[in-house]
Amino acid sequence: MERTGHKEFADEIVEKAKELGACLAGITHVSELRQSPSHVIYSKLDRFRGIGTKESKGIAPGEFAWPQRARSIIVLAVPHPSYKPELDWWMEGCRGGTPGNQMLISINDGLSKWLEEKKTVETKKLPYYIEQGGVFLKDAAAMAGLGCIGKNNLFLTPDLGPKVRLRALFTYLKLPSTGPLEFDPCKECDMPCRKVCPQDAFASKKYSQDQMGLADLPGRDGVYDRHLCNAQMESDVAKSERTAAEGGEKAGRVVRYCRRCELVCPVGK
Ligand code: B12
Ligand code: SF4
Ligand code: SF4
Repeated sequence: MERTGHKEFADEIVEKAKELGACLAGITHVSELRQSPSHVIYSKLDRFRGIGTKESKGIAPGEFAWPQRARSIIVLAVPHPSYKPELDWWMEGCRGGTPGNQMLISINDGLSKWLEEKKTVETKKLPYYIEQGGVFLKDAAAMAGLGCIGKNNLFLTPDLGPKVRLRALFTYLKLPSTGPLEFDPCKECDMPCRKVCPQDAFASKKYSQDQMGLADLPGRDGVYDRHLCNAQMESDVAKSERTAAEGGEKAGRVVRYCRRCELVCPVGK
């Protein structure tokens, strides 16, 4: 079912998401997202079992599964400025893993409740992990017109660059798409993001257009090596510290994952 007056309704949804705490929100169609570069390439890649993946009974690595009735996807972003590094720290016992994810989950909850109760639109809140039914959030955000994929392989917005984190929900009602956006700050940039990596994860071409059958590859031109990046994440876990219990907080491990290719980007500084 498509609702009349839907352009105004889409604008109202974006405004509501911002009122709930998102810095940006946008909408794209699920049928188009199924054809996005990450969703197309995923089954052609080796079966990656690193940080950011989760064992799941239902969905095997290389596959994804969404409800058949899902028609549109609403993507939310919250800022992760360099002066608030703790938003991105993975902490034992924290809902969603990080304080930033916790904020995103609560905005997603609020938006879903408002859509269902006030607007009678059925929704499905999406998990972070692909193996649990999630989507590739950077593709969804680029297609919804919130920004573009940069040469650091991260999603960049005009105002905040890559310093945002993302979350999404499906609607079973088809809504108009808010994207894409003409924006490419990488064209004129000398790519500090690719020089700063401690693992040299952008040093050589890993994927080609011929081999993968598409032009939009990891790192845009196929140079991003997720195994090298994951090795850095593993070493960040090994370096992580246990914090002492303070006030009402429980003691737990805090992991500060590498963000060098993100923080060096001049966009949004
Ligand atoms: C698994 C995972 C990881 C793994 C594997 C990463 C990988 N890219 O393979 C590891 C642990 C290594 C990792 C590292 C990081 N991650 Co991570 N990760 C994820 C997760 C769960 C899935 C990503 C994934 O598997 N992508 C699939 C692979 C196939 O695609 P890809 O390498 O990203 O390349 C695609 C894009 O570049 C795209 N593309 C290229 N050009 C174009 C053009 C257009 C128009 C479009 C639409 C797409 C497109 O196509 C490529 C495929 O061909 C997402 C959350 C989610 N559900 O999306 C977070 C996520 C991508 N990670 C995130 C972050 C921040 C990081 C780190 C900085 C670590 C940190 N401190 O959190 C690093 C950055 C690494 C980098 N430079 O990309 C954020 C990104 C935010 C942003 N602004 O972009 C996400 C979205 C989580 C979140 N909470 O918001 N991650
Ligand atoms: S540092 Fe430059 S090339 Fe890298 S993502 Fe940012 S704008 Fe693009
Ligand atoms: S997150 Fe760190 S290790 Fe991964 S690509 Fe960026 S700079 Fe390299």
